[in-house]
Amino acid sequence: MAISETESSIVHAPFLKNAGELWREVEAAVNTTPAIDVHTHIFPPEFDELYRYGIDELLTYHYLIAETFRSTTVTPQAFWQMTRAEQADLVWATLFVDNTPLSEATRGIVTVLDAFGLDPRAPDLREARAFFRSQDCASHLDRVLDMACVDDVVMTNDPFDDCEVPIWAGGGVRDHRFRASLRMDGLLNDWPGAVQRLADQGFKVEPMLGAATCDEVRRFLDKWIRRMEPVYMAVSLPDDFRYPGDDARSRLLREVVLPTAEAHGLAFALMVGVRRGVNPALRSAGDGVGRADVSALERLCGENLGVRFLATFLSLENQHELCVSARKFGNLMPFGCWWFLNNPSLVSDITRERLELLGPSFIFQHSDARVLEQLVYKWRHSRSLLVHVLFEAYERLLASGRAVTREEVARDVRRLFSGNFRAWLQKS
Ligand code: FIX
Ligand code: ZN
Repeated sequence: MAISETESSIVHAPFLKNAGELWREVEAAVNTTPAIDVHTHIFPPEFDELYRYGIDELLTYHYLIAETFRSTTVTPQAFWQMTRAEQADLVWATLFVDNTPLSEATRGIVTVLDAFGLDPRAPDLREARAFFRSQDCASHLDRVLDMACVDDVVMTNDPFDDCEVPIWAGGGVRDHRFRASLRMDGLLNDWPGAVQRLADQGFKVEPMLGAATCDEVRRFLDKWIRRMEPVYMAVSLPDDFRYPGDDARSRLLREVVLPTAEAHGLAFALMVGVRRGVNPALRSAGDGVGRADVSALERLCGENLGVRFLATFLSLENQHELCVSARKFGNLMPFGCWWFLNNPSLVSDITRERLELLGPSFIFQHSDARVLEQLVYKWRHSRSLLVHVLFEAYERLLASGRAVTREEVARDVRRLFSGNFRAWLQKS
């Protein structure tokens, strides 16, 4: 049987047998292979105030707000009375001047400042503010994507969001690097509220989920799929998510959302295990985590073999279960180390476990970035962790008697950064 050009270059390429050479190849591949960032909350400049960048936005990131409240006597009430700049000043003084920025989120800011040649030990934000103010919007965006080595980002688009709806009605995205995802938290996690939202958009729905209402919800989804051309549909779910259940969410999933996904050949992403508002005084910084029931996802996968599922769980305790479920269901693709898991020790452990149980058949990471420049640190930090984890894995393989080639390393990294996701979107 003739072997393809690529396969022959892989088979006949020199083997990476010494540790130094292997390390260099892994490092080069991981640091130069572009990624698709499959889940973010960033928007292109044409989304106006939703386009967030610069030092004040970086420092008022909810991760840093949560950490600031641990080291300041300022109350949340007083904090929310402040202007964005005053909030950023407080976060900077509290976490970067009065304390050592040792947490992942604070170290991220240091990585960003250093990447732009700014002083991470500055006593105040004057230098950083002047720098970001002086940036040309379009070239700054190009530069950040280049620094992060990210080709495309997938946004989180809410068809109930008052800022987004008019922008989509006016034409939506012009920058093809920003892909849409149709986020349905409002529809699936707050049906009573969704009834009003749907009616506001002219859909005839009743709180009682009758057949006519299901048809209208379907019509709503079809309209937004045409308008957004999402790469997938998505929802975040609480730790007490159960499936099947006798609630509106289960009915909407079974009778409307999943059939719609299958009909449009769209993947469906589940982000499971968040406890919204465990401390409401912290607002967006007030969400928590809980261990979820992975068997609910298995039932969804088993009942809907025609639908491709993307899944990430927030709780550390669910990671092993997710890997095993993915071994059982070919229509299940684990992705990323979400939110409270996006920390060096956990990203390394989770990635190691996924490689050991799934080989290179998962989506390594997503940034969940909310501010443009976060892409720089979230990808630099994650890439440096992957270099170690992959190097160890290839060294173990070598010790077992099989060396890899440079092309094989490049192929594996491409899969983890974009290939698995692209294939998942195309597979139908
Ligand atoms: O549900 C989500 O997409 C979460 O990522 C967000 O709600 C969360 O606020 C976040 O930004 C996590 O990184
Ligand atoms: Zn998110």
